[in-house]
Amino acid sequence: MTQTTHTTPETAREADPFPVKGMDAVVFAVGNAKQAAHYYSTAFGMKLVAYSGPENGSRETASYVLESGAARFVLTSVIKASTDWGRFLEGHVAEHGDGVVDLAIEVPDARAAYAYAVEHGATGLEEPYETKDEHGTVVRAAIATYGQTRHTLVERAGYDGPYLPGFVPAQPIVEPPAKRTFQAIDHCVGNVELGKMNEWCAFYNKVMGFTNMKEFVGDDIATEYSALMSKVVADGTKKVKFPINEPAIAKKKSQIDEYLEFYGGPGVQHMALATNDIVATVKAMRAAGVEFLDVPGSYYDTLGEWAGETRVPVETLREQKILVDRDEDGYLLQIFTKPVQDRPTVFFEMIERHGSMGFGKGNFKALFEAIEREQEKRGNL
Ligand code: TYF
Ligand code: FE
Repeated sequence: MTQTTHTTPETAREADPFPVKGMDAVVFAVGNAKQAAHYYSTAFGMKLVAYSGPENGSRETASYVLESGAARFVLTSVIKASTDWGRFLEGHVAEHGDGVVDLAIEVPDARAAYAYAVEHGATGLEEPYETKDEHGTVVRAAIATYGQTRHTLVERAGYDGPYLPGFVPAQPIVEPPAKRTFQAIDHCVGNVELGKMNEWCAFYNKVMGFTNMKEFVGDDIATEYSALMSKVVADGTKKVKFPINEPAIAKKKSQIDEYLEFYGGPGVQHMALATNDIVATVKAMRAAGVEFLDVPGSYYDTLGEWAGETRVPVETLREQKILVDRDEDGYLLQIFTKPVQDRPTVFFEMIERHGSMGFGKGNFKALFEAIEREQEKRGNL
């Protein structure tokens, strides 16, 4: 017999035991999805593309599907709970406030992904199941992660409907901006309890074959000023990146403890949204009323010394309060919103990468001091 170099399913599985295509959607459970859909349309420039609600056969929940480039958000509210899922969503909002219930991941084979995950210790929440309509078939399954958060594994090969069976196309709520506010989901961050960061990273290592990225926040930074520890896990292609934070004992109350207290446990802390023109992004979002963390002017006085030249003049960065970080691979520009609901819980990051695959470690001091000033205003420091 001659040796062939063809990739068989077995060798593909050996090469990457848990292949992923990217983030499928971030699913939020909120108190009022109709108004949240308006906010993400007007303030984040997203486009409503699909809807499911009582008008098309979903009497229990209303869901709005919004897109910006490759990024997809689903905003769901309960109208009148009648199943376990409706009661779960209702309880989620009551306990956590508006928050993320599902970091859905697109996979080439949902059955194989689910089987691998469960074999390697994941808690199965939904066995693989198929739904279909005139646009094709989607296979889904779901596993549990930290807190009450889940990962739905979505196999949508060839499905050409606006989102999933059960959803109808919808017209944008407002005219989307001529230029997209952001293009993709860069990373999704989870906050877990003290001492649990390594366990959750090990969970992603085992269950999804994700590997640890080199950037992490250890004891040094933690006790000095960040009051948190952080590690990042990612799939083999680095399309799906999940930093995990835990609180650290430091001089002041950790922002992670503040989150855990007000969210009522572990959950998704922030989503970073990738843009290729962060200045335009921030200007558009500010004009629409989005609030960003304030960085002192002194941050910019010494910026040139260590950050070097970037695409954007320092004066513009200073004006818009955009942060810069540089490593051996390149640089990144980033900015953080204030929490986007009344609870000091979920917020967003806007990020423009130029080579760097980091997460802004060089900005932790300035960033965490800015967060502490906000914590102090809330009386939570
Ligand atoms: O995702 C990250 O790791 C960066 C840094 O409360 C960060 O965005 C980490 C924790 C935090 C805010 C930002
Ligand atoms: Fe981040």
